[in-house]
Amino acid sequence: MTKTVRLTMAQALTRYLTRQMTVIDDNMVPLFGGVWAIFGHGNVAGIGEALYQVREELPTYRAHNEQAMAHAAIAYAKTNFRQRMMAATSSIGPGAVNMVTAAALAHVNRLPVLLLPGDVFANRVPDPVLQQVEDFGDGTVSVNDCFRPVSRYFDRITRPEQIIPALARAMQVLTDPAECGPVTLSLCQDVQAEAYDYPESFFAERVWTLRRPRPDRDELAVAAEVLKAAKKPLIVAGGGVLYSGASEELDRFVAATGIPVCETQGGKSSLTDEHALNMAAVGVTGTSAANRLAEEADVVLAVGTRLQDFTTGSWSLFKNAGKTIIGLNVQPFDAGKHMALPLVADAREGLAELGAAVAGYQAPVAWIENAKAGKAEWRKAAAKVTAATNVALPSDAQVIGAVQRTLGSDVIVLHAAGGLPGEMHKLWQASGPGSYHSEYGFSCMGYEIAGGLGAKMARPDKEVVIMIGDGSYLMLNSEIATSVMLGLKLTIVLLDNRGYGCINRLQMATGGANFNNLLRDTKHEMLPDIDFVAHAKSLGANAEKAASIADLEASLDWARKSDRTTVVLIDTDPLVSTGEGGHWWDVAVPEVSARAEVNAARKGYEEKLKLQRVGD
Ligand SMILES: Cc1ncc(C[n+]2csc(CCOP(=O)(O)OP(=O)(O)O)c2C)c(N)n1
Ligand SMILES: [Mg+2]
Repeated sequence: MTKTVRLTMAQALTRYLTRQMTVIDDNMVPLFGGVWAIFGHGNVAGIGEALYQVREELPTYRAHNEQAMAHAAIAYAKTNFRQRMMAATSSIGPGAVNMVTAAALAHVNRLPVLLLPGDVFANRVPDPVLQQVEDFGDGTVSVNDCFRPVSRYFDRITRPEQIIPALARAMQVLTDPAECGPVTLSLCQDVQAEAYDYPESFFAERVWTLRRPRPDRDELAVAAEVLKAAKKPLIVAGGGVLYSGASEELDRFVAATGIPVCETQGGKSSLTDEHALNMAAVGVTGTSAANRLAEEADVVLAVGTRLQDFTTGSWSLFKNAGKTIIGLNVQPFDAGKHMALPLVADAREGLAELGAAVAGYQAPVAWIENAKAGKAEWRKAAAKVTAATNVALPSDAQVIGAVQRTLGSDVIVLHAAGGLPGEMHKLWQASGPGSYHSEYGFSCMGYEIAGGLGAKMARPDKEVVIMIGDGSYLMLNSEIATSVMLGLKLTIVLLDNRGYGCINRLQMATGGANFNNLLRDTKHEMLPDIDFVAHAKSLGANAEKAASIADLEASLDWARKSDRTTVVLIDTDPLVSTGEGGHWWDVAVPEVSARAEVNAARKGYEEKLKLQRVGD
């Protein structure tokens, strides 16, 4: 007879999570680093009680905002290169829906997170319960259906035994490199508390290790043939390089072939910035060194990248009409984009086998020398815009220079939205893999501070430096208090340009009037003089405002020595961004307008559209 144990569905779920293990650096560790939770009537009695039972093996962390706690969970997984992850549980209704944005963020970025929102009663007896949306035409709908399009796997648990197949499927998705993304198990409140005789075998320890699919023999042969004939080859390294732990293999591949590399936002730090053949950032926020090569490349080996518009310059950067893209990706959907020759494989294994298949091939010397010269030129340009200065309102680039000079590269630097991602992509000199954490798939304002907290939980030994604008800071900053409570120190560099600087610049570039972005251009009775230092201090952080770049360097030094989360604030110029490098980005300009500036911008836009490749 099957041995069983009588547990509630919630108890079975939490016990199951404690039994999922992984191996990091030869050490067996729990796959789930913990559970973020904000309780309400939809989860406090069920999941809440069950989490209490396992609190020693699976710690529960309390946050201040459900979106933020899911951000922290997602950043934890990203910092762990998807090898470890967290869960997040909310009540029903608003608590649940607060996590939908974070689910979308994880979905876009292909990051694992287990979302456990409470749901309405499966038995429907007390309906409508507090916070329940009533659909007049569909009795099965709840707000949690909003998770469906932004989850890689969604399930609603309406009977306690359903959790058995649902968790099996959840684990497949969370740990599969190709399918990886958010999983939502929507937990009906009454079912969380319902008991069932679960087979003991369900709770057997399970060790999850990274699956590394090898390339198909035929796809490999075709890719090798194409690459061996390349005169101007270029590698685009995406986030998949980092998630596969393929940096060393990439380094070997580059050393053997001499092929220059450029990096997407997700792939930055695949190679160190010091690497002679790392042209660094590519695309809309790319270096001149990378983009020059991208324009000419005849074979583009795209490794572990989604080829989003910031990488491809809205599909106008790779100009060589005869070019071939080889899509080395673990996910066939990505491998075949833009008519690429697919090479479906794990990045590390794929590079190793492709390297062997093209053994003896070397990129032409002139192409390599051209790349190195471009890099040297870019370094000079970057040094100029990041140099120390005593201007009254520094640029983002000058702040980046100060942070880099003071804190060095051996930190985890993290950003997500505003003008900073572009500047950081171009200018930050990344050290080893994972030292640069950019959430630029969803570019979600409000990711930064909560994300930094998740990164610090994953790597408590590292200084986590968050680069954030005033807009993002004001959108979601409450987890500063959580970081103080947990003793997880963050260094937050807050660039106050008094508004949505990058969107104001985009508005101007598309012919728009300065409208509704910078605070001064909004409907207002009086302009707020926001005291960010007082705000940060009220949440328990240390905080200080720097009056100049020199002052900022002193403040950063103080922040480094601080034992708790520290906010360092500086006023910056909202109108300046780095002109060097970069590439056109497709933002649709109105075809007709009463504004002459818009009509002029439209003309320029139509010229650019001609460069956009259609059909390949
Ligand atoms: C949640 C969310 N809402 C809106 C946007 C669109 N958006 C991108 S950047 C930005 C302004 C960010 O302001 P701030 O953080 O101050 O950075 P700055 O542009 O001034 O550098 C906006 C509104 C977004 N990315 N995320
Ligand atoms: Mg701003």
